[in-house]
Amino acid sequence: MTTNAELAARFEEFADLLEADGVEYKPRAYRRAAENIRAHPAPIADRIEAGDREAVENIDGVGDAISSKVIEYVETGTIEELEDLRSELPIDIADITRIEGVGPKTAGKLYRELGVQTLDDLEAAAEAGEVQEVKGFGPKTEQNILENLEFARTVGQRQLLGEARPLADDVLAFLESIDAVERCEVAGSIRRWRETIGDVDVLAATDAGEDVVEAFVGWDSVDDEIESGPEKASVRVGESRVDLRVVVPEEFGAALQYFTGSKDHNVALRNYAIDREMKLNEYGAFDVSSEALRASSSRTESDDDIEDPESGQRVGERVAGETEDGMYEALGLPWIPPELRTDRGEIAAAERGELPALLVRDDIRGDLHTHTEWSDGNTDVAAMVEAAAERGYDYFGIADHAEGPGIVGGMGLSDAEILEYAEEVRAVGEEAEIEVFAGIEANVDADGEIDLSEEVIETLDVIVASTHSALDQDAETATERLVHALENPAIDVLGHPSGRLLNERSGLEFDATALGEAAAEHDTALEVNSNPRRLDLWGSAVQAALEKGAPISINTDSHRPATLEYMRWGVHTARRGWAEPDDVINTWGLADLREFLH
Ligand code: DGT
Ligand code: CA
Ligand code: CA
Ligand code: ZN
Repeated sequence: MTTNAELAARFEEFADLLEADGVEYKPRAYRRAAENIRAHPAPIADRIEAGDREAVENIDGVGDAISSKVIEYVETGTIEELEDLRSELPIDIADITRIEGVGPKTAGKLYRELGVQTLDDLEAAAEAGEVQEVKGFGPKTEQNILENLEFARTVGQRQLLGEARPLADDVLAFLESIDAVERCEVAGSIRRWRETIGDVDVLAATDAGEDVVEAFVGWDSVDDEIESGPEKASVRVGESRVDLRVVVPEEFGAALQYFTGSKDHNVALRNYAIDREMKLNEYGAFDVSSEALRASSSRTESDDDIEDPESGQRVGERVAGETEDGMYEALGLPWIPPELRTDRGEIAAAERGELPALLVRDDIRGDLHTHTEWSDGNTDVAAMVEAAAERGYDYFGIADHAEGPGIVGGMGLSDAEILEYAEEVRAVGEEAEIEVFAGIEANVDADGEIDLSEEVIETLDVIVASTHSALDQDAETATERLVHALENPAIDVLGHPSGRLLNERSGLEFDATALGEAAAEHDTALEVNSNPRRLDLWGSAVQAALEKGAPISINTDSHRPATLEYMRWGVHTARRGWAEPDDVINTWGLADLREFLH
């Protein structure tokens, strides 16, 4: 079964190879299609196999031409045109373009001139001094390639948000300690809280840019300087690449908006601006209506608010740029939270005044899925409950593993052990300042069933049910399996629905809209598992489920007290899915939550 992720990867490769071949416009269209295919809530191959070709054409950015290639790939496992390109340009394009400064066009040139196909080929050519002989290259480029090769080899994978964000916080704290820095903020995917991060982008507002760049590359934590100039620098810190840009304070808001992305959001926003006779760039928002242009050309002396620093041309009146709020306000829009900037309807919602009032960390009143040493956790019930009380929660659920498919022998509790364990959880609960739920994490078997006795179901307060086995099912089977579990009145929360592990395994593919419908109908919550290796469900799936009215539960799946902090990742992931406080059952008061639970 072809997954959406696999399809997306093929079209990304396609885009790179087309660009390497010198083709214009098409690569961008293919990249956009790839992104929408990856984010699509339902498995596309399923629709094709069901004969529903229209469903493919209805995906944003996928027109006639691309949809016929999608269908060709699903039906035959290849795309003839892509195969032709691959034999014309047999390059490991994803690897080679990971080198800073080497894009698809450069990769194409290196192949045509020097026969470079792999990172190893490129290293050999650079070491032999052949790269600097190629037209358009020089000794400096060659040196740059050699310096960045090793790094390109080690950062094959995108980093987890949970690893990159703490580093970004450290970078911000360092920048804030520099006197010349007036404001600083993270940008890029990390500000959008994407679950994986290519590199960390930070932005500083200052009137002393070169000093700030110098201080940044001299920061204690920096392992290597990748490149630096008067307005920006890139460094390596451990496994991560950090890009700093410095801007003058008057342009900080414009730069922040631009460098936060996503690219798709920015393209859509720029088009929205053009329709309103405005122009946006990283320096500001400009009124380019004919009136403003007339006014600007009648002015004689140069006025810095009417020049585009990119082109030096007069482009009308600069109306915003110092704050990001102001950039959106200049278009008549409210500020759009970075988590929503994916071009999945946020600009239209902003225009209608219907942006969601996203939940925040403080709305969370408890965690419903955690573990203790009764199964595979590392502390006892009392220590977990104490840590939860310290966080100010009103209630807290322990959900240790029941035995069953996918659980290592001895790690899961039998029905008899569950009764004994529930008694201890209740005893700790009696003594605690907060409400403690005795729960269990049951195992959803390959058919969507769980295996718990009636007595156990009646005794427990919360039943989380998760898949730990048969994660290679096709999407149709997996959707049926999960919907079947959602229909089970005993189940309160469907835990980590896909079973994916980021950078490790893709987990189940399913139709998130169908899950959302079943969850809404049967009052079963879909989990956003906050473990940074999981983030399961993710933004686009949460959004699809919420459109059907599904209840959501954000839990940490903690196996030790410290990871109760993972709630941070879950909350921002749910925000990426447009979640408001009421959508999330563990923001509710105790009485409402009790009524929801089985
Ligand atoms: P990443 O690093 O792969 O996780 O993803 P981003 O989104 O952080 O991407 P990055 O680091 O390449 O660039 C940061 C932001 O800068 C990006 O989200 C949007 C903006 N940006 C960069 N290059 C371009 C561009 O060529 N066009 C537009 N419109 N925006 C760009
Ligand atoms: Ca980035
Ligand atoms: Ca970057
Ligand atoms: Zn668990």
